[in-house]
Amino acid sequence: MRTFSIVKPDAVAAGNTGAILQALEAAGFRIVAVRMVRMTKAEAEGFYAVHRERPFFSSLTDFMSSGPAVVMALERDDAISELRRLMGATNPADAAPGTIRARFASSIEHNAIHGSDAPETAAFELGYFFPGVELS
Ligand code: 3AN
Repeated sequence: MRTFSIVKPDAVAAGNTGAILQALEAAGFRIVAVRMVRMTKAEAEGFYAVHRERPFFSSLTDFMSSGPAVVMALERDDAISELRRLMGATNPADAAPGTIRARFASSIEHNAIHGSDAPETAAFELGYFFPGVELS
């Protein structure tokens, strides 16, 4: 099974891309597809359309289009839930020790990594950046 992930602009700018990819591979994820992108504001708004009513939508899409990010299709057993576990809580202050957000995130917005939260969002998000790469 596959999921979709992003090394966010804060982590790329901080030089943590390699360490995050290494943590993903060490946890058994295979990188099926990977690409560096510089999202436009409109692309970030389309990607996060489910959050468009949230108060942080404008700030989030500004941040996600502020610099290069690394988009990935990842594969392993229980990929969606295992990636969420490895990422840690959205707010790094609540993230369990050793998780990617505990190690690399600096705030609830600048939180280093994105991972799809359900099969439906994973299918949408994979298709958004990797047309032709399917969920399984
Ligand atoms: P997750 O990334 O853990 O799935 P969501 O889906 O609740 O979290 O939020 C999507 C993204 O929106 C988060 N990764 C984070 O960057 C940002 N975000 C969530 N809550 C806030 C908040 N209260 N203030 C600013 N940004 C937020």
